[in-house]
Amino acid sequence: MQIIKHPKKSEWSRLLKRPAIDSSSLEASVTNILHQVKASGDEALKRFATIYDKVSVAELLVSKEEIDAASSTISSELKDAIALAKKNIETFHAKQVGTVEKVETMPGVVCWRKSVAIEKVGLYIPGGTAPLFSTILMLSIPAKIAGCKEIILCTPPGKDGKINAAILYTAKLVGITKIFKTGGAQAIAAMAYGTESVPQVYKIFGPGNQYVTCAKQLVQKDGVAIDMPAGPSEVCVMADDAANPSFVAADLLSQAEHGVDSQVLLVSNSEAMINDVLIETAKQLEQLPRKEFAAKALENSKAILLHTTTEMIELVNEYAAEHLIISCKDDEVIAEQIINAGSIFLGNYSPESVGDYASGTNHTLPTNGYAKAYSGVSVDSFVKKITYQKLTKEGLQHIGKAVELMAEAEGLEAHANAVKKRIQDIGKRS
Ligand code: HSO
Ligand code: ZN
Repeated sequence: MQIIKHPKKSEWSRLLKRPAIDSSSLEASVTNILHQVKASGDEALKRFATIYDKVSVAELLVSKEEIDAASSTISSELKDAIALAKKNIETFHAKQVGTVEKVETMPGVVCWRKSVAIEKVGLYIPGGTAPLFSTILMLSIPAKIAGCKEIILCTPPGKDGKINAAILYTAKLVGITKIFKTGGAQAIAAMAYGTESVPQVYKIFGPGNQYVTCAKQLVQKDGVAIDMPAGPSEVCVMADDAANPSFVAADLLSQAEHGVDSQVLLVSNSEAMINDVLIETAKQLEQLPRKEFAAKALENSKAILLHTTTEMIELVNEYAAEHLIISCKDDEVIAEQIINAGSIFLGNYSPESVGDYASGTNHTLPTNGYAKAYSGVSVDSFVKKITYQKLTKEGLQHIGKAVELMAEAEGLEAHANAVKKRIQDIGKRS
């Protein structure tokens, strides 16, 4: 990790920049994949499985037998852990369902807004070195609470042609039965356009590599919604001398082990704390099975020393971290002043890992500074909000003149007429 002491404010934005991902070279090959799936459906998905996943897939839809068989390979301890996480995530997300409130804006004019579930959604779960079955809970639970009718899941098969058992077990537990053995940009294309086997959906959720991210961005042009623009996962730890260096090091490493492109940032007003954390990090790194990934991620990471807590808050708001851990004396006071972050972890006993798996909050969060304007996934991500209005005759009489005048001022006579005709009719009848 690179230590940067008291950088000038003018340098902050350069220091906090995430490495730029150049997707222009990817775009041509991803566009080609999208076209082929559009044109050849299942056949293209199977062809890409042979090319990219090095496996021949006879049947894209995972059979009921395969799903059922997964359960026997999962320990009862892990099943209990997944059940605990599921319950907490359900409890937290259930509270996000709002109530419909009718508002009378003026006598006889009633307006209201209702959340209506997106009918068909697709979840993407990457394969690769760590099968993130926890992401199935994070996406499917709010989708179920929202009331989505069709929830499908795409995930790439391993070299043995099988899907990771924990992924199958978790999917079944949350009630997902349509699981497809397809990954990468081709899976995104399948969900966006539909194939013989894979149903078309209206919104696509879930993390993925650069190909998946690029495909998600491209299908938006065809009217398919996506959860959010995604980049590599990241954590920022704010630590003053109340922090525990060994805990902070463990938190930094828990993020770093995700992948070589993970982003880790330590911000402190204590030089001794930074030094202690770096010593601890080096020690703990050696014990990790995924130390190669973590070491690479740490190479690109920074520890920034600042003078005051106020300065730390300012810098952290500028960075807009996906995950922010506040390991400081006045954690709650500081948290009140944070305006840009995906999810915040307060105090010495709230590691990011608890949010990644089981506290109840969602772990699908805005990366790459998007926390300045985007929120993480929630029940809201799975609904659209429809607004309604109903006017009585009196209501139209009250509001009519204002609408007519505004329409005429915009030169839109037909708009004015839609009101005038009715008001005249009411006059004739009374
Ligand atoms: N930290 C990841 C989520 C995750 N971690 C899943 C472990 N499993 C992005 O928030
Ligand atoms: Zn994680």
